[in-house]
Amino acid sequence: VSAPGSLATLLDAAKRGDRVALAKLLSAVENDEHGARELAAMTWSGPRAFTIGLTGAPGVGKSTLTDRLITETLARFVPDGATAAVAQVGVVCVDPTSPFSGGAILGDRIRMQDHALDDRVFIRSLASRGQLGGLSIAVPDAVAVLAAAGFALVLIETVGVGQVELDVASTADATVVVVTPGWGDATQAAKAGLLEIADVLVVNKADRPGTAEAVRDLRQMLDLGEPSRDGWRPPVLTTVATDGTGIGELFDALDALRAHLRGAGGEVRRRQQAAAIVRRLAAARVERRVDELARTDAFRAAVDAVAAGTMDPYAAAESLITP
Ligand SMILES: Nc1nc2c(ncn2[C@@H]2O[C@H](COP(=O)(O)OP(=O)(O)O)[C@@H](O)[C@H]2O)c(=O)[nH]1
Ligand SMILES: [Mg+2]
Repeated sequence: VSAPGSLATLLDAAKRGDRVALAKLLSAVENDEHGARELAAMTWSGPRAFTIGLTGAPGVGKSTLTDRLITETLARFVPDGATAAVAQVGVVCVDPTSPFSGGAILGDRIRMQDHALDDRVFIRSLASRGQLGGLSIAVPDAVAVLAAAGFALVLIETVGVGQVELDVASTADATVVVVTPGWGDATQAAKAGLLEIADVLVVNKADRPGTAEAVRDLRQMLDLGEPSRDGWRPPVLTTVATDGTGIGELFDALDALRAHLRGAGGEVRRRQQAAAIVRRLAAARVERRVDELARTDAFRAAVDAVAAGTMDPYAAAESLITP
């Protein structure tokens, strides 16, 4: 619980490069609903970061790719001595399966250890502990805090494949879906709904057999799908994250997408992102109201009546909800 004004003080400190303050702000976003709300009021109208989400099944190489993208970003855009504001890359690792920062995140940290000590890079894992709207809100809140603190680029790595990943991906400006060659990985990604959200598809571990087939399958599936919402055609790329092969091309594709999104396509997307976030927060609030309602005498009376057969469940729900 924070004293009034303390979050604003922390935000000022974070803008001056204080990483302890930044870490405290991200903890507030993660754990403290009121703090998150207060922070959003301070950060939402401020600078935005270009956010790239990397998603795909565990083990496909997202952390290794993230590590390579950090290196590439710092090498290309950040000559030594540049101002802090353009020289920073934020990384948010999301693990919805764990209420604590678990083993997967520890592994990610180790894989990104080259950068963990680089003061141009800020790596943080996020596991929402029951904030209103969950991780799908905590992640964009965290990105807004990082942007306010001067991070122009934020990479979001999501662990696993599920609804939370789709939600998180829908808040990123660019979504990279990562698969590996081999039995049905591309098909699995398609089934999980990942092709629809992909801006860039990456077949990582292209040093393994089956890469050409995976690329072909993905291209075919993309051709069968709906044309893109804003004129962007997702490229299918191959990488070997462990030795850096293909990272330059991946970076170029993301840069082209960033340029594309500076036009009308970007506005469409920002509106979609905004709608998704507002919808989720509104839904979470309605759900909370229903939980409150369930603790009232009127609710108990209605349940008694339905159980006794004197009222049907539709009538009961309507009697409780109708104003
Ligand atoms: N052969 C090969 N192994 C890779 C490649 N990229 C990552 N790996 C390995 O795959 C394992 C999982 O990588 P990681 O980045 O942690 O995957 P994540 O779970 O998606 O974040 C690690 O042992 C990596 O070294 C690649 O391009 N080729
Ligand atoms: Mg990982």
